[in-house]
Amino acid sequence: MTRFSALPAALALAALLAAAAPAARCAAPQGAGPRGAAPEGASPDQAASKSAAPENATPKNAAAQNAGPLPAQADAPFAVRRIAAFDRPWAIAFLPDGRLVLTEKAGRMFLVTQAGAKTAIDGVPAAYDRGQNGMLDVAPSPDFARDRLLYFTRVAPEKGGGALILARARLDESGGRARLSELTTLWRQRPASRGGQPGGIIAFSPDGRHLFLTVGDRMEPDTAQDPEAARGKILRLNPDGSAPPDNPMAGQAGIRALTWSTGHRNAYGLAFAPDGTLWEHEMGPRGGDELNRIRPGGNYGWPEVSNGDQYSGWPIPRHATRPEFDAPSLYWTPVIAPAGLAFYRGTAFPAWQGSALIGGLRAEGLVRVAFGKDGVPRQADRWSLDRRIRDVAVAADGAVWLIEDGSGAGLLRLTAK
Ligand SMILES: [Ca+2]
Repeated sequence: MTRFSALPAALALAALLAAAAPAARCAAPQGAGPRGAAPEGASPDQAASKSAAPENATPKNAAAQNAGPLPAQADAPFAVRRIAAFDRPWAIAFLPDGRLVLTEKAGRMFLVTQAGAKTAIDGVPAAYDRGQNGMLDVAPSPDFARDRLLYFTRVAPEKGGGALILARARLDESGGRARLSELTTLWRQRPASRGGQPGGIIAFSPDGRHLFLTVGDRMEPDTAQDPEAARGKILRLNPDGSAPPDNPMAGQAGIRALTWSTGHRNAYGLAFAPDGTLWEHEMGPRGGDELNRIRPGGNYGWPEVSNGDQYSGWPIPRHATRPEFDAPSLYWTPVIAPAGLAFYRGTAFPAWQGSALIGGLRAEGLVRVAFGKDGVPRQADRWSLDRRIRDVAVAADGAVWLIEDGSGAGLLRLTAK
């Protein structure tokens, strides 16, 4: 559905609002398709149970950097090695033993050693592999070494399309084989949709007591502002899928009890910073990719406001016009199509300590965001890899691992030059 479609009054208002925010107009078309059908580009990680969390430290509408026009650097401080190839991989996550778990969108999961040896995991449930839908994210239990549990998301086939499902299963290994057992559905989206933008990114709080999950708008933008709709939200659950009693709308019915924040479009990045702040990135439409500091009960504005426009070019009111919504801390116009978010902790790249690493589908590279002493993020680096990057993870030795997007896509290891 197109907002402002044929309504002259709304049209005039939109034009006025656009004129009031000329700096945020996007310079070049970045993709085709209706609003919601992002040219897409699409990941994982973990906080803060201390109530004096830093999420309230920055004014809601502080002026944010537009990092979109910043060019890629010529020289990268890393060497890139291609370790293995996969068919449309979607997410990677490290296990405590140093191996990776990797998902493929068609509905497969693998264990992968750092030398590139793959073991297919049996017993993976079916995925609705269509458009941006399919097998999505995976995250080991915070206590994986003891419980061997994997949490994962997929859009599962259902009448009317597919529904986002958060599931958990135990990874059993013996005789060189691996399989999932004790498969449990922890949360199921209702209703199903045919459309894309599922979200599906999992992040555990640093204390391991809560699981955060992004839920995309499924190409139904208005649902992101509907408190009853399991769309356009970040959810916070207990690891067994139940509703924590200290959620912002705890005790209320349906999706409200699980809702941590709302007004999101399509989040393919969610991770806790070393200081316990939860950060999310999401794709804008034509312009306006966002990096958001997530606070409980926050409303991030989609689709009422955006720093991008509709794919048709039709303007959407800017964040600055509606201070009641949480504005992004950093945004990109033109877009990078962010996918995957990991905070760097390690010794291999000392200058990156505490930085956010973000894959770029459209940017075809890696973006590093650094945080000032005031906690405000600024893009520090952008390196072109000439490949659509789907997910990012940091190994225990400080090497950075990426997956490319698409068929024959590489699993890449980045080490210091
Ligand atoms: Ca927003």
